[in-house]
Amino acid sequence: MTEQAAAAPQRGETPIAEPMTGAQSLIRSLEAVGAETVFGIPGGAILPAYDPLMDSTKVRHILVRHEQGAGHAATGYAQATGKVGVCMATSGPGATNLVTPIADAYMDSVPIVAITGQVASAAIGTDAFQEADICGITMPITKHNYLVTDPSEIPRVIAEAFHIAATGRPGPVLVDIAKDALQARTVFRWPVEQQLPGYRPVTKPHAKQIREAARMLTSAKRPVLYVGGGVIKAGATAELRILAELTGAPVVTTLMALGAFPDTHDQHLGMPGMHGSVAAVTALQKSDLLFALGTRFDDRVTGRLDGFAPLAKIVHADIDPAEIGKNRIADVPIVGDAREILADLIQAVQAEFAAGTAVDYGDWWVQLNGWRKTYPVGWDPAPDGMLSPQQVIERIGQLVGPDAIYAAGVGQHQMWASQFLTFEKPATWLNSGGAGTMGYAVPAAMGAKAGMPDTAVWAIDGDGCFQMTNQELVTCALNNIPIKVAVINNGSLGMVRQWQTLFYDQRYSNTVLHSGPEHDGIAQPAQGTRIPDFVKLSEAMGCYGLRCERPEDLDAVIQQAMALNDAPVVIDFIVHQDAMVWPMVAAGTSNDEILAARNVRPDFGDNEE
Ligand SMILES: Cc1ncc(C[n+]2csc(CCOP(=O)(O)OP(=O)(O)O)c2C)c(N)n1
Ligand SMILES: [Mg+2]
Repeated sequence: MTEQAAAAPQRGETPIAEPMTGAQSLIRSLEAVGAETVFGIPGGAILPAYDPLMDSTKVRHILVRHEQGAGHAATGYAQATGKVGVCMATSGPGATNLVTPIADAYMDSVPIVAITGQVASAAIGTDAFQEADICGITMPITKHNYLVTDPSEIPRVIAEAFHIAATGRPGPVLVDIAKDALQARTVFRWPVEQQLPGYRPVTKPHAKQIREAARMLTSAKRPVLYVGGGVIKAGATAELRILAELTGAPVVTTLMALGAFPDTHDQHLGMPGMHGSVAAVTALQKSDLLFALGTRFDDRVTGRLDGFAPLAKIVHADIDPAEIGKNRIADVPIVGDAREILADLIQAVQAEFAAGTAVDYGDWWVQLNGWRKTYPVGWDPAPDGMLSPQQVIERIGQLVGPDAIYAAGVGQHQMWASQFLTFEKPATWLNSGGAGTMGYAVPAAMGAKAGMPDTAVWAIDGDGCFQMTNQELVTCALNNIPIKVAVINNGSLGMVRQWQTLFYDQRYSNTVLHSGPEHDGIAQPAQGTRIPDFVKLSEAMGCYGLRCERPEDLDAVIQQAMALNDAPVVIDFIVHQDAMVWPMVAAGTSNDEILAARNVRPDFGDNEE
């Protein structure tokens, strides 16, 4: 994420000062920071910018069908490529349609720049047509935002926006530009002098803290490397592996960190959290040292906070000092870039070893291996002749392989994708972890494929999620972005239904979607029809539409989809509705209450009953 941060004056760069409009200056600035792809929709206030955009040979604009799609596409692009994603919208409703993806990117620390048109500066504050105070609205969900009314500021603001988005803890930045500033004459000057005296993210960790952390790691008896998405964002996965193998410590990767450490590596215990593996969750609970790297002790990981990892000392390393001590007091806080931290830690651990320290995690591994063996993540077979959703997802992973990029929606299918796909490499798993935004998958996959055209990109989507943002398949079809979409069609808002099964006495209020199999005696709206019919819907959007209803057809359908590359492909997998996501830690309870399956509480040898 560094190349675009380098918008500040480069040595040897010839200064440019050219007269042009603010709009032209905006496009030139985007070219100068290296923005290659912009997802957006024009409208009145941003219209001046769209005119010079037409002439740019460096910036490709992809016309989406809804601004939410533009925002998630920018996020998917950023996560897949490691560059800053860019989306553009007009004022008022165009801008407010970006609010959900901006909030989503903020929660998941994804670097995007959102550019919005604003009404003319004289009209700001008058309830002018299509006026919305998007800076005010996005204040709490952006890393920073700008309202630009002076065209001469455009180059500096764009350079700063990209720099802020990409550096330190990444995140979304919004640039709102008044229409008259886009229309006015100005001078485009490049390079620019950035004015960010208060913004100096600390990247170099403190040597004393590193030494202390290394000492604790080598002297712990039951350590766990608790790895979050920050490790992927910092490009620190190679260093993570070196540290893990050097010490032999077990590793867990959070939902945002899948791929940071190979799933197939023997030291990997899986994912912690509400639907994490018994081994990963329990390792944290019984640990004497949590070594937290680029992660934020999210409630979906900790469960009830006062019952989380009660015996553990905490080393917490993060780029954002505000995260340290937020949910759990750290015994050793380390502020810095994960890659620099890990590089220094490797040296410090080597120094410990050279001084004669030896690690002793033997008993710990005996316990960990016991939990792994006794409580593997698995599933119950589907009723006869039906597809189980877990099997569909697992088989896609096996046939498509770990080089592909996978994006998920939000719900049961997302959790099964996290559990049953095999992640071996960073930046191959895109999902909405912090916000849990239904509708994320299709546009995020589109953004990823736009940025990585030679990589296979699969969206694993739910039938509910798919109905929120599937229109971006039109964008994909028209722009030669041939993604694959596996709709895990259980005919319901499955994750909500699962909670109704478990906590609301099986009263299924408003979770049946009528798009899949018959539910609870309620027939399809019309005999033999599906509403909507995802195959027909996909064909209407210029995609291939396939359907799979029987286990014996599974491989052939996936292979057929893999072979079709001249248009997007949607597969409607009709799966049984009663599958549930296990293991599970019920919301608000302690991780000690994890259930490996329904009514199956693992025996850790400490059950009081
Ligand atoms: C925008 C949004 N609205 C509502 C929710 C609450 N919610 C979480 S999961 C879910 C069901 C998702 O259904 P589907 O896409 O079919 O996935 P499934 O759980 O069935 O796999 C809902 C409604 C949400 N996360 N996001
Ligand atoms: Mg569903």
